[in-house]
Amino acid sequence: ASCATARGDDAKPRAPRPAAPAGFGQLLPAPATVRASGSGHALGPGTVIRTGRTGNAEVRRVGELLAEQLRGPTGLPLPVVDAPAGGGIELRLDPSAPDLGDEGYRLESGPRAVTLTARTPAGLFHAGQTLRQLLPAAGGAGTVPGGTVTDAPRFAHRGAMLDIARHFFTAEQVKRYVDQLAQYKVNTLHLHLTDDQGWRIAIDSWPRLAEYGGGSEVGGGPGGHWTKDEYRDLVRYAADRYVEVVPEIDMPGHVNAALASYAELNCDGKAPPRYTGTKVGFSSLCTGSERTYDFVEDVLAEVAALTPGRYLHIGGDEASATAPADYAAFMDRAQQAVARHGKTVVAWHQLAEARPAPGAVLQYWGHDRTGAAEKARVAAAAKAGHPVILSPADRLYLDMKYDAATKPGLSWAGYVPVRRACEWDPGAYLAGLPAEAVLGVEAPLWTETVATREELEYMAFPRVLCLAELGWSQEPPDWAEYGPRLAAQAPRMEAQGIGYHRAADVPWQ
Ligand code: TNX
Repeated sequence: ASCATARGDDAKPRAPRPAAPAGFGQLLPAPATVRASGSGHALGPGTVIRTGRTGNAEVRRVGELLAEQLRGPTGLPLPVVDAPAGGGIELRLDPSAPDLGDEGYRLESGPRAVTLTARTPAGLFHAGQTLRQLLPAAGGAGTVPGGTVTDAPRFAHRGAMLDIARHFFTAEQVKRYVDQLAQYKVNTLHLHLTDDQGWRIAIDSWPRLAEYGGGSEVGGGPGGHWTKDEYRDLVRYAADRYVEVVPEIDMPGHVNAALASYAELNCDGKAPPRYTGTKVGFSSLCTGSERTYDFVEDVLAEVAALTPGRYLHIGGDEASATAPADYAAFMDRAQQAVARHGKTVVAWHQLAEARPAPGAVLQYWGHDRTGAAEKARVAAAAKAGHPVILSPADRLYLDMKYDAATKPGLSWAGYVPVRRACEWDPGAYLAGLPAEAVLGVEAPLWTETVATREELEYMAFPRVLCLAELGWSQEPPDWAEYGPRLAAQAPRMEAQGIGYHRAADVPWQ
């Protein structure tokens, strides 16, 4: 596979074009309800951001971040002040606000003020992202239209997965992606930290994993790994934007980097060479060896300690080099280890073929041609109480080519044009899957063919905006309405330097 793929000209950030004042109708994701009324709120040199009604340090921090985000496009100083009343942009944490869940908010805009109200700081953050979209993407202050937005998400889990194992990406690059995602109310970043081609996170008790196993990637490049401090810093950065990081240690397959680092993890006691190709399904931990379970325990203990979030993802996909009975026995013990460290298991949906532990979350990555029996096993597990995250490969895999002309990308699940990524209903997707079992949606970006920030953005944008809409909006997108709304994000992506793909099926202006 070629990874040094040239980008098309359309991926180059353009000069920001003059942005029309965005109305409520252009919000992406679409809010639950909007009532336009009266005249709006004009921002000016004297506008301040007020976080003072609550005296809450976290609200203050949300206000500071919003100020940072608005200063660039508006060119205004936007000081953040504690003084409670007096107009401008007011953030209010209000436990008596209407119950809009953990993430909902209300935004009211009139001549005196724009007021953001929520029961939680996360809700205030999301309100702030809505406010950003109601102002021009660049080039000056602007006026927030008059009216009220009342909003809450359809699904709790709105995720993006990034594979930093096939090609290494730095924590700085991932922060940039977090910023890009959080503005569209994506609240989960799943990091695929280990695979055959590289081990990307430092583990103190097994140092060669990162030191040796991190030193390779697809195509023979140098690879790399994150220190624990870099990882903690990324987790904090994401948390500041209300994005929960879900670390994945893929087991018992996809482990060549670990096997190459420690001979003792191999059944024959011999370490294989590092791997820089793109095959899958050839490596397995030695499931009959107790040393393997020391490794699993030590790694999961250290990763759990790095994780303030609820979940540890243990992979479990494509374990075709592990016999089914060994797979099931291994996954039992890996799941027990996750539970011992106080976390909830997430695994790819192949876990449904073994014995998912109570509460384990399954991530479905099938597609239209996936066999009925496999789908039925996932539906049955959901009925037995396992929440499901939907990542259909022929809808949400950001590494699938848009069409035959896309240079990076794979096509084993078919091409995924933007419209195809957008136009489906997660609530009615998998036969027999109860709507309430759907925890949410997630868009994975595997990186066998994606090596640079430019390629990442080209594959993710604009399709990841479909993920954002599917996850948050109460109604799944109707292309006639959604297509133009997606296209209206172009000036915003351009102002932010996002090298998105000007896909042929989007009605760009
Ligand atoms: C399948 S999806 C995989 C990955 C590949 C991907 C490429 C899944 C759980 N496993 O190992 O990178 O396809 O699209």
